[in-house]
Amino acid sequence: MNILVIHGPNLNLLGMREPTVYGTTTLAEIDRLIEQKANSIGAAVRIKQYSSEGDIVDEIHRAIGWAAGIVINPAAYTHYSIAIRDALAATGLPVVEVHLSNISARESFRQISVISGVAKGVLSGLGAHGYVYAIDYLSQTCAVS
Ligand code: CA2
Repeated sequence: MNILVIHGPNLNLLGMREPTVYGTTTLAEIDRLIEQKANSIGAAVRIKQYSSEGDIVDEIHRAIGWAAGIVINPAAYTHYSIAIRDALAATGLPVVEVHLSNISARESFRQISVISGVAKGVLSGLGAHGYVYAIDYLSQTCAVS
């Protein structure tokens, strides 16, 4: 089974800035946890981080025919990117939306996700565990691809 994992803008700064909000784990460490989980269940993961919306849309399109599911932390795009929402919906693939912080407990503008409506589910506030649980969920529920 192939799973695409996408990290949105600024997540490359994890562990280096704002540790009180996002913790001290770096993105490289999160990617290692994702790879360890995938290896343990025999899944293949492609993990990408992008700053720009268009790059994320293009990567989602490339998942068609390759991935059985998508794990995405769209970061700030969560709150307004209809383009990413539409691209995810167009794949027809199961999507798990992940957030390190609990967006429902933060500023009002973060409490709106335009992505959640096209996701199977949302893991928010569980830090890096959210990605690991998302991989586990997809591996147990997706058709093989
Ligand atoms: O909690 C999450 O995972 C978020 O998707 C993170 C986004 C934020 O815009 C969403 O509302 C919630 C921000 C990612 C920025 O990450 C940084 C990491 C270190 C320093 C600065 C930003």
